[in-house]
Amino acid sequence: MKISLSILAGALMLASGGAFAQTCANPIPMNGTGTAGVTGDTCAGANELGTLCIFGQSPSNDIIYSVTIAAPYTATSIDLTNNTPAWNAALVLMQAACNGNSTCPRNADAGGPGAGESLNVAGLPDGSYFLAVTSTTSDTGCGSFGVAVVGGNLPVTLQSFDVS
Ligand SMILES: [Ca+2]
Repeated sequence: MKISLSILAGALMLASGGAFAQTCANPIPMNGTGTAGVTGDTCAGANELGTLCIFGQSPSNDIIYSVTIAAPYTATSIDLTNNTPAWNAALVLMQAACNGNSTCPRNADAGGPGAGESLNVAGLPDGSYFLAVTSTTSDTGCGSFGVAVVGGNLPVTLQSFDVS
């Protein structure tokens, strides 16, 4: 069964072009130091997760990053710069698994349309997390952004993913 699923996943990636690794199965590792940031655009993504944090409706597209927390680390936040004036962005940190039934120890959705967001990552327990760049709850908007690790470093750790 597991082999069949792997073949199916490969076929789906080929069918979709597989050019962008921004999904639960192939998240972008978020690690490193200081202002080393990455950019993205949820308008070019897919609605990976229709539900977030068990109860949150998420009809908007999601760009997925993996975050590995291991002591010691010094990062205090992951900040989003919003480049789309009409977009109400949100950051959601899922624990352990990339799916809608995962609990979310942190999220950031304080700003309105066009505003940036700052996700507090200080004091998290060691473990594997997934960061979704998405829209505010029940919103279908999308936009372009930059995200950067602020205040220090996140651990640079290789990891493997179980997508079964
Ligand atoms: Ca979504």
